[in-house]
Amino acid sequence: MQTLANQIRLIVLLVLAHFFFVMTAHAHGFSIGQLRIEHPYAPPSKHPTVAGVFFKSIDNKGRDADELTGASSPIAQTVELHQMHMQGDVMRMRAVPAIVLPANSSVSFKHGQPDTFHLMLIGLKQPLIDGDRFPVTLQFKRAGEVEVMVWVQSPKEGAGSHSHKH
Ligand SMILES: [Cu+2]
Repeated sequence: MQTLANQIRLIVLLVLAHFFFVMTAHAHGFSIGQLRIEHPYAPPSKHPTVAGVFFKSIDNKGRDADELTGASSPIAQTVELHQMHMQGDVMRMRAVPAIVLPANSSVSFKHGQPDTFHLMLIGLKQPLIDGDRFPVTLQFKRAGEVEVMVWVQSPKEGAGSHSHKH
């Protein structure tokens, strides 16, 4: 027989579980030390073996600068750190050895913008399909290593990437 106390406990647990679900569903982010990695995402693959991984931002709330020095993922042979830059009218990307995260700052890793950073998955072992999730381990000089979950989703803005939702 369920006592009232047990019923209340169950309701509290359900409410907390729901709250946790809502939190994780909407605030998809990861922390390590003073760093906060906001919303790791990747557009569905267009290329069979290469894909970009983006973040809304990486925020460094600390008093010391840090550096993203590398990344790895079980779904790719290698992961490079890339920077977008304009070459005339053409947006290009180049590999960089490390990405500096200044103290008390927010660094953009969004797609489709000049002078922003992203990760490049090279040697993809599987295509990225909308709705998939996969792990990426980030290596930081000061903060150490953290595994984040990347959500595969079509970008909301940008021509040619319009998604039909009913
Ligand atoms: Cu790239």
